Amino acid sequence: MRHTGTKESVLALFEENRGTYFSGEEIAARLSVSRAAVWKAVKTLRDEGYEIDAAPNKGYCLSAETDILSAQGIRKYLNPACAFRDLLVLEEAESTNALLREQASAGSPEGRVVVAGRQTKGRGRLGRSFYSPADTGIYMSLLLRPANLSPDQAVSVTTMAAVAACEAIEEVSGKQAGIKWVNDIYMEGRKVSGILTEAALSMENNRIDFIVLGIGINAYAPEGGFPEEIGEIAGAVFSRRCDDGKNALAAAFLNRFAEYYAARESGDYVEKYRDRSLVTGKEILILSPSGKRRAFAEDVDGQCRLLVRYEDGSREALSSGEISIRFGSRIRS
Ligand code: BTX
Repeated sequence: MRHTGTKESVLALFEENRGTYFSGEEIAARLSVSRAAVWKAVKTLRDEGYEIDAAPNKGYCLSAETDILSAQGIRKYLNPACAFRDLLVLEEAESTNALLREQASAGSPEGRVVVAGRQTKGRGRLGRSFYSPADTGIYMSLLLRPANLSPDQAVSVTTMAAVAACEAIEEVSGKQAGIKWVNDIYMEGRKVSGILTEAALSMENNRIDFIVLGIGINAYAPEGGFPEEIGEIAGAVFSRRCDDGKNALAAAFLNRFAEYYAARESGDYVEKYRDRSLVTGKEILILSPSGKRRAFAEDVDGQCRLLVRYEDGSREALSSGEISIRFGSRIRS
């Protein structure tokens, strides 16, 4: 679904020039549409929540504060070299990962991105759900078709994304973010983002056909707070409303991830992942179907595996799995 109507063009003009006034006449001339069509587009955008000021002799202007996700709003922040610019932004989806998987199976190319303002069936790992309420978060999936990546190298995509997410969060919020191995982003002891990487294998050669990289970021805390089940765990990137925060954050992630993904052979992200690991040097609990086991997290290796030492002195390199770590006085998953 591509949007090329008057409303979408008016929005692109406003987003690229926030705070600047355009007369109805000027917009109509630029877009080769009637003034009535411009007026209608402005009205629809206002109905959707865009704060558009109208001043006599000046015209219309999109306020700097409006904070609504849109393809136009994200695109204006993307670096020219960013390969992830084929954006589909929806108000709502069941799950952006599920939707993009369908599109990938139907042949969509690498670089496609689906973003939703809310999810009704947001997915986490291992059948868990990801709480995805309206207006406060970014729920985004990227389609990758990496040549020559074996299934056991797919975890590198998660680790690149984790580094990119931390850097993007820091760029827009000015606050520090760290990684809880392997796929969670924390700020001040609270989980602000989770990453879910799903790969489809080709039956013929056991290579990766495509990867859907999903990331959910809590930009703001929901008005009534997070639900009780995650009240002790979840946090948000911004503590107060930030002008155009969601579009800026989504684009910052796409810009950073695109760079690491393009240079993936170099493995540059590994050192950065290590530096941001919240787990290294800590006592942890390793959770598995057979129970919990105490261990000490010694390091993260070149393949982003967690190197642990058990109480009996034996060691293991974990490439996936669940751990709990102590933040302050509580152990949080
Ligand atoms: P995860 O399984 O590591 O984390 C899920 C767990 O995190 C839940 O069981 C709950 O304890 C907690 N949790 C749930 N919602 C939130 C939240 N909003 N903030 C903080 N903690 C939460 C992490 O899975 C991977 C999540 C990926 C989500 C993205 S959104 C876009 C894409 N589409 C989709 O359906 N999933 C991905």
